[in-house]
Amino acid sequence: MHLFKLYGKCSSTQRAILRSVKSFCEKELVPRVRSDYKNEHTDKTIFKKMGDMGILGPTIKEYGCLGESYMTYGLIAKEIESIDSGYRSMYSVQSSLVMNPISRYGSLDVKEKYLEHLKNGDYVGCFGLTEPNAGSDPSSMTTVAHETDTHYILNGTKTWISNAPIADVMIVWAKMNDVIHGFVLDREMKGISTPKIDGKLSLRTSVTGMIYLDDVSVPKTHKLSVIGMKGPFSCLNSARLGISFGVLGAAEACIQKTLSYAGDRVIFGEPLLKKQLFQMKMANMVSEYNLALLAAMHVAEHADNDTLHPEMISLVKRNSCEKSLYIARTCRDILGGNGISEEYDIFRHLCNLETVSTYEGTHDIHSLILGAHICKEKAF
Ligand code: TGC
Ligand code: FAD
Repeated sequence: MHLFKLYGKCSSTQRAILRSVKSFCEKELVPRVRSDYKNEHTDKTIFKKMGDMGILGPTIKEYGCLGESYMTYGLIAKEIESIDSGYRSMYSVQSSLVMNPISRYGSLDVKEKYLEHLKNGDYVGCFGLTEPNAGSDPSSMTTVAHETDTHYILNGTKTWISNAPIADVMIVWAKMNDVIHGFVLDREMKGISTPKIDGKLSLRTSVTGMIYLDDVSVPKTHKLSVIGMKGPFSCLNSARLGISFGVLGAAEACIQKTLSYAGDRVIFGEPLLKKQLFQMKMANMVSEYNLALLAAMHVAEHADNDTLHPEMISLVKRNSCEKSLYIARTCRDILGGNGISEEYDIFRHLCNLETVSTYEGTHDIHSLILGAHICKEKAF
């Protein structure tokens, strides 16, 4: 499966972290995943269990967080997503999109109020950027903030927000005098409602909702100290990198299941595993998997050495999602009719990967980011 001793460079600390994440996944997530998915159930205690392991906000170097590398973060995301993309979504929103902006741009007041609780998984966070009429183009958002003598007053609507219905803390992006700012909202503030979006046929272990803001009064210390779109985008860099590892966990799980299935499945008198067409499909999938993982690890090294260009992240987010979708679809096909059964998990991964390919910048958006870099001409 891993043709390049990909984990060869991991330190003993990284190996120990990954061993304990793997065992957490097997003990806590595997036994419940099919039922959570079928019943569209998101259990807040999963955050608490992740917090007890100390893996939330793993790159943060304060408030008792791990202070580990982006490589470690990516490999943790990959382990979690090998069980289900929804669990990884819960993990990465909390880590990259909530704890990260509070640590980077939050006031001391906000850090003291929230970071420890988010790290322990006692509080759940969400990140509200997308709006009903502003998805791929968040700069056209209409959520607004007005400054008064003592507070900011927020009005607007966010949609498709992971964790929103169960969130205690919300990072919300809004325009003030036409410039984008980030605010840390608390469930206790008056004027917030967060209805669940029902009827999702993908990512069903992770709850998604809206955020309605009706004259929400936010203390001055709850504004993040970053101005413009680089605020949300700098958080998305980290989350997108996590996704470029995470989806490969789902792909790896599909390949492993398919390999084992083909050893047992007898077709035209012998195991499917012995057929040339099957072996060619495996060679193609394992090649794409290894190349994608090598690329994600290379970009993580750049992130750790502070030599990252955001276009590198677009390249690996787009590539990992595309290749994982191709792998999941091929595995689904190899299992024939059984490929659509919940028992083999592959169809669930495939449905999840459709969402992961869309959020945090669609395939098209990352193509256009790369196109703008290559052609020096924006074509959005
Ligand atoms: P543009 O004019 O290109 O840039 C505006 C300002 O932002 C800066 N910037 C970045 N900074 C850091 N990192 C990046 N990756 C950056 N990209 C841009 C840029 O330098 C500029 O700064 P300044 O100081 O000059 O003002 O921006 P634009 O408005 O034209 O945007 C273009 C585009 C298409 C790239 C952008 O809108 C985009 O990425 N759209 C995709 C939207 C998206 O990804 N939404 C994600 C929502 S969150 C989510 O999906 C979470 S799901 C989580 C889960 O459940 O796991
Ligand atoms: P649109 O922007 O309407 O795109 C529609 C189509 O147009 C796509 O195919 C797109 O690629 C294409 N397109 C876009 N621009 C161009 C162009 N210039 N030229 C040609 N084609 C183009 N958002 C958050 O803020 N926080 C979250 O926690 C969050 N969680 C999510 C969880 C789930 C389950 C889902 C499904 C979404 C989540 N999102 C979240 C929203 C997500 O980021 C958006 O769905 C995504 O950015 C795309 O926006 P959109 O759905 O409005 O699609």
